Amino acid sequence: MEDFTSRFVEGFMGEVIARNPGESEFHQAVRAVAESVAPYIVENPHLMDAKILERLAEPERIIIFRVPWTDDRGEVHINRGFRVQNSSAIGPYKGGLRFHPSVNLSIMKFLAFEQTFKNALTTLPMGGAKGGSDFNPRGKSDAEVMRFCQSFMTELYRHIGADTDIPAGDIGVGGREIGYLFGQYKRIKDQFTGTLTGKGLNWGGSIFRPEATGYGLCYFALKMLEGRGESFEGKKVNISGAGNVAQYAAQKAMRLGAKVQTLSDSDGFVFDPDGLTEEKMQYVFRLKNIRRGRIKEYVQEYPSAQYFPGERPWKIPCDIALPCATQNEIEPADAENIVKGGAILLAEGANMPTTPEAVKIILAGGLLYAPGKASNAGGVAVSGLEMSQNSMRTSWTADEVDSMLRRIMSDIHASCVKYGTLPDGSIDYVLGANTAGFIKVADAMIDQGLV
Ligand code: NDP
Ligand code: 2IT
Repeated sequence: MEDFTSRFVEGFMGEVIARNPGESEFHQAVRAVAESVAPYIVENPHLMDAKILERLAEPERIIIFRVPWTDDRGEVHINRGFRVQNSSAIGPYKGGLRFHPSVNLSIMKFLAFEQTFKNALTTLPMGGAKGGSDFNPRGKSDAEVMRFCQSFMTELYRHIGADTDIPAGDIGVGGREIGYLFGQYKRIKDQFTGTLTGKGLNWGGSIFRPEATGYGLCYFALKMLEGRGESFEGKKVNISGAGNVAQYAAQKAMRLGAKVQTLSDSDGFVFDPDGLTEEKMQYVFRLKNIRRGRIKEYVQEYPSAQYFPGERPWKIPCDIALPCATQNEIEPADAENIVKGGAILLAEGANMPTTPEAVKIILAGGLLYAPGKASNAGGVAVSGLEMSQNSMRTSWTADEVDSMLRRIMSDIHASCVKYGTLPDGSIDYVLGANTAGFIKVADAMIDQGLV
């Protein structure tokens, strides 16, 4: 980076860090975007004068609230609820809700910041937001989860709406939670609107929303592979996580001809040297989504697989790595293992799963690398399609939604190529995704004046 550009980044980051002390995930996400877009800002001084990047790093609104609830024994618990409304420049705020004990302001702000650029890449008119709570759904009964969701929505409802802010799922928030949240929203507002996405199919949900993030990830990865004359056929794929994104990434990769070798959770990972099959996937869906069990149970059902407690899947050699669990789950030692194992591609299903140092190792190893805001945008894209169907009071078929998802992932790939192709012809997907997302949001902000 040229001298002036790098001074701009360091000056900007100095202020971000001083204004948001201790928020390391937020700093990390902002720095990655700032480093990509600084040359563009320096070439376009009107964006610098209008302090577009500075404004984007200050959420339009942050709501923090108390969430009291009682467990099945009648004991009272207090959790903290969040909604970070980062940007409404190109559409109403849009983004998921995360229920996980690690949730804090830094994590909410990094996710809302990322969502702003991701949503811009989808080609659909959606601003960026994120929310959630430090509530831990693990081990809770359905009745406890329902009471928590009702209490959470009893405050959140005043800040959301079909034209204002449309939440959806993320870690710890799936179809069950969206149902309870929607029920309470409808009860308070007495309105059946498309205010949440990820709804059930028979009450306003879109077909393929559950599949969308994982399928979209594979469609995006396939585009990257095709650029090198490759495909998923016969490739060994390692996936982390065993939740919504991981499950459907595994199913699609397998259907595209890959051998999916691993799944994981925060307790450890399973390695199946024979690869997943349709039948094994049905077992995983039942285990995780109905019984809400742990991934280690897989080896009781399929004894040729091995369970590695307390470890991550990256030490098993693979051709394609798809991290689908959480932020900063690939650290430098994991990245070195991925490179040593001969991988050719890493595409992020999770948000910011690869630490900045690990990204450097992956790129130095010659891998194709896609940041989550490009490769996992299929989920929010189909959320956007759910919003359209709700507004039109219609529902599209599986084929219609799947072909729109494929087209959107292909368009996102084309944006990355347009803004990320380097002089040597290689594609810098981080540069491409950040620049394309930034330009769309920045132009809208300039058009709308200083707000
Ligand atoms: P789920 O709650 O369905 O699954 C999360 C999975 O990740 C679980 O297997 C969980 O294991 C594991 N995990 C969570 N936290 C940790 C941790 N700290 N360390 C290790 N493993 C962990 O969530 P999703 O599949 O929806 O989300 C996964 C990732 O994808 C997140 O980064 C999310 O932001 C991102 N994403 C999700 C989208 C969606 O549509 N759902 C869209 C785009 C991105 P355990 O059970 O042990 O907690
Ligand atoms: O990180 C994400 O893009 C999501 N959790 C999905 C958000 C959405 O509104 O569907």
